[in-house]
Amino acid sequence: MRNFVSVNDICDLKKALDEAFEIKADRYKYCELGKNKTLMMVFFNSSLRTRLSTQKAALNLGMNVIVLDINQGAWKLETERGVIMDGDRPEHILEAIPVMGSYCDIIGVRSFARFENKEDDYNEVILNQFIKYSGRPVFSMEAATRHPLQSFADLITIEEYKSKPRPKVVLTWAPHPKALPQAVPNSFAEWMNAADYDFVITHPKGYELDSQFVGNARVEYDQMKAFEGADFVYAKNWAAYSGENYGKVLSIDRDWTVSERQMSVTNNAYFMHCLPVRRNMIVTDDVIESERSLVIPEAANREISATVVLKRMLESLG
Ligand code: AN0
Ligand code: CP
Repeated sequence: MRNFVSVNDICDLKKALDEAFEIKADRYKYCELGKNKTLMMVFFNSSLRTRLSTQKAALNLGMNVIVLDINQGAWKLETERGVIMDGDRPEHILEAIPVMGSYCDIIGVRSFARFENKEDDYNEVILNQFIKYSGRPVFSMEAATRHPLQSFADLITIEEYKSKPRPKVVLTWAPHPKALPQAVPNSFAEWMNAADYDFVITHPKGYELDSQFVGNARVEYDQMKAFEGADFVYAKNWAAYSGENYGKVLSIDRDWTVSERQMSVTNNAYFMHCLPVRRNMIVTDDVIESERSLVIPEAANREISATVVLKRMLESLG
């Protein structure tokens, strides 16, 4: 696997899950594989889990790690070609990327949707520049449209906790004061569809996701109806995707906050969220603290998904 930007790079999900459970049983099994190989992690946005779990994964594999926070200590980067650089950005990304590539063997990039230009976001302009100009294999640590390391960890978690072959999984929108990207729900939908679970998406009108990610999922606008009989509830906020409303917050209706009211109609569902989560906006204290909350094991599985991905990338370095 050269690059890892979506579920399509994984091919056979069953095989990837087998590898994940093999690594979970012995996370240092491939500790020689990354000897004298350097991972560079480049962050355009904040992170706690991705930063720590991906670094830990690289250490499991014996790699060296360099972490760069672009906004803390690096030169501010111009990302548009053709701009007269007389403003506050001293360096162009077209030089910065190959320079970064020259110091490492694999590059991870975190670059959220900027909500300035929908086309740029949905064409993954930043991530694709890394793929094109770094000369190195690249993986997404959440880009504009997807967060595949998160979705892979989510899939591992569901496989660990499910009690039937094809559980009912509900992705629910929940309120949040700020505009958040669609990357997590897009990606989660893509992986749930690939896993062929009984998958339902629920959100208020106006929050429709890009149809390429929704795929064959059922969309149910009535949240209570969607939750009926659910085995897993996955909460996430996202800003609007459609038309003129791209990147806008259309609602902060706390009726959509996941509470005992909705959980009581499920099949004693597990609660999931990628974190960071705003309590009592996305989910009540009671639900996130309940025995059915998987948020911590889910975050812990980020180390496993990242180890599988880096292992595969190292294997294809040759
Ligand atoms: C980010 C998002 O919603 O995409 C990262 C989630 C993993 N969340 C926030 O910015 C709060
Ligand atoms: N879930 C996740 O990616 O968390 P961070 O933003 O803290 O990395």
